[in-house]
Amino acid sequence: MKRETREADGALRHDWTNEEILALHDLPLLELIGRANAVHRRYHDPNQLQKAALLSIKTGGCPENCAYCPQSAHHREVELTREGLLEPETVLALARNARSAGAERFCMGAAWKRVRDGAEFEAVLDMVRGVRSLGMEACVTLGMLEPHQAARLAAAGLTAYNHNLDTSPEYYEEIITTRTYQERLDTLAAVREAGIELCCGGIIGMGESKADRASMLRILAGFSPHPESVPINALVPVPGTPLGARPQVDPLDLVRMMATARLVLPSATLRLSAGRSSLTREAQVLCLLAGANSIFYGDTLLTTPNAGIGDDAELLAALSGRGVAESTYQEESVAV
Ligand code: SAM
Ligand code: DTB
Ligand code: SF4
Repeated sequence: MKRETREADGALRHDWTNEEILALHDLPLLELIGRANAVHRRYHDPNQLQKAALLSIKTGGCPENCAYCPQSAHHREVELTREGLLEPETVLALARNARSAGAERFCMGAAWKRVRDGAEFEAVLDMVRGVRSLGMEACVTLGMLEPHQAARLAAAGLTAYNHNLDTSPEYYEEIITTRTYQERLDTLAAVREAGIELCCGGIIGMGESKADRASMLRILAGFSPHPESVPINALVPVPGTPLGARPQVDPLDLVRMMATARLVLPSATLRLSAGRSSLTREAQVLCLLAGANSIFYGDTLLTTPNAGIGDDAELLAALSGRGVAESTYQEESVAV
């Protein structure tokens, strides 16, 4: 590789082209991981891993038709129990548990097309205030948002709002037709305008091309400043959804995506998000080496299983350098 190219790594740029990003993505794997790791270490403490707990506060029955999502009312074959909005006290009890388990951020997701003003939004504002009063960061994902609602979330102390691009503008209509890409960008603008951190990323493994992955990263890097956190999800294929039969993402494709994201979004918190439960511990470590520095932590994502807390305890122990011998010991003691 050319030395000039390496020296330019880590610049905070908003003018990436698809071709440039694709060229990074397609580097020899170890070159790509090495460069991404070097940038990662310039911007972040490589020993810090953010743990974000996730809770579905309103489940299923969503009017949108996102092809990947078990919560869409369009996908009638999915086995899912719908649930109305949880009570703030219930949510706060779960947030307290997550804090005791070591989570620093508490993320709450509602299967809504958009936020509507009224009692339910007031309850979500109570949840945000409650989570903040526990000393945790609070993030919500509630669908589309108007500027006045973003302002109220900001006043309640919301740390970040999650709203994903999901995929490239070119592939988008293969996945969702009930909400436009522009509507997503408008919501993201309202979040920024209110001074709330942006949590915005997407999904790989939905049948998109490498060029689509590069194109999504180009849009993310086009935000100025870059989104503060970027979740990269590997599709969890859920039976009954249109993408339910898709094969699992090749873990090394996820590693490539992480490394490329790290190179074009050097300062962002990059979250190794959905799909972690199908990765080995070693594949997860490769993702972290390639630049991921956050995980969803807890037994469930919104409606599907996450990597278990027990497995994560082993992952964290191995990462810390403590507990390597202990994890062997635990396996033996379970077998007895
Ligand atoms: N309804 C809100 C919205 O879409 O903005 C919030 C909840 S939605 C479930 C949040 C994100 O979860 C989606 O944008 C998508 O990126 C991710 N997601 C949903 N189902 C997924 C799946 N089966 N596999 C991977 N990621 C998924
Ligand atoms: C994000 O990017 N991934 C999370 C969070 N933001 C809200 C959701 C993943 C959902 C996976 C499928 C499920 O459990 O329903
Ligand atoms: Fe609804 Fe969000 Fe699922 Fe789309 S991703 S169907 S908007 S809950």
